[in-house]
Amino acid sequence: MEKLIDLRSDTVTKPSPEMRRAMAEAEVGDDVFGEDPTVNALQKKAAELLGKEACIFVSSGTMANQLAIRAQTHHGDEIIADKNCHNFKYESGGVAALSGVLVHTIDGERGILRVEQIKEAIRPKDHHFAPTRLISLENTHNQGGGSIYPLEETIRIRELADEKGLVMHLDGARLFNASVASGIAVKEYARYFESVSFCLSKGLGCPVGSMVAGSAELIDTVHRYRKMYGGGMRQVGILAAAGIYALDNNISRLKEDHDNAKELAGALHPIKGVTINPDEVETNIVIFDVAGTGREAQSVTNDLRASGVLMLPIAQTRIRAVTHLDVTVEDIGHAIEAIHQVLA
Ligand code: TLP
Repeated sequence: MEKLIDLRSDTVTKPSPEMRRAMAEAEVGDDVFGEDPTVNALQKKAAELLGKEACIFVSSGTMANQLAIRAQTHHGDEIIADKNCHNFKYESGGVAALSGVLVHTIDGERGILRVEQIKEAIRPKDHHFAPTRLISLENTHNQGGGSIYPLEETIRIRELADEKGLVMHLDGARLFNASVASGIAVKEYARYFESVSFCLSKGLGCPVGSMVAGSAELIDTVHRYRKMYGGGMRQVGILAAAGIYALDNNISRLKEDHDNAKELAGALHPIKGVTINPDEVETNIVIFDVAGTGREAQSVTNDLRASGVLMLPIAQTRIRAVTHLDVTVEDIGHAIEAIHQVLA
């Protein structure tokens, strides 16, 4: 069988030969003692990029979110988040189990919460209620179809948070996608949040790793919880070297992924029974609905798999395709052909 075109996620990328070389040659030390020079260099570089005092390397995006929320809340607090956001819906109930917080979910539009919705969700100071403590936003929003959080809305939410004494966390797993697509620096997005996480192992192409950035004091607290959660790693410079390579080489090329996603969305749009608005595809995630074809997502993705194209069913009739650095423009052409055949 020919090469599988894997559009299930941008997490499936494999390290390139150049990235592997950087990993193999990395200088390492024991990071639990703070002695891994490559980890320290990555943390410094990421903190500078995000305009924060400090940054910490962690094993996954899930761990990054969980640590940031744990470090800034108390058991019994309430946090505000979109109902489809990753840290509420796709992290195994971690915020309840590990941080002991309630999540006040809001129905965002493609994951984007408006300041008025958040204002309404903040609990009054009354002992009947769990105190609202943190607002969590996601940029880009995964289930929102890679939607970019408008900076103006973030600023309005920040003003509200200041007025109410709340902290803000940004799940920026794909923050670099937002930045490349909008032309707004990651630093500018990050400055309105106490904590920001981002993933090296998605569009940036690393095999493992995420970062949490914030004040030195906050990252020190995160460091303690990382140890508690079993996330203290030792000669992990081998992985951090991939991160440094990615930050040096794989950011601006994200535009290719965005162009490929637009190409795919444009080709899906005219197919009878498929619902998608190509104008809403802003970054590397394409979500479309096949309800009008009378078929279920799983059956469509099974047929696509037989044609060598992998996509992810994310609801009864909704399918997600994510572009990334292991998918070429030719691959997108093949994927489009396969979809036409399957849905013809
Ligand atoms: N998302 C994965 C799956 O879990 C669905 C994917 O394929 O998109 N925040 C956001 C916005 C994410 O999309 C993800 C991963 C994470 C956090 C968690 O990252 P990992 O998988 O490294 O724990």
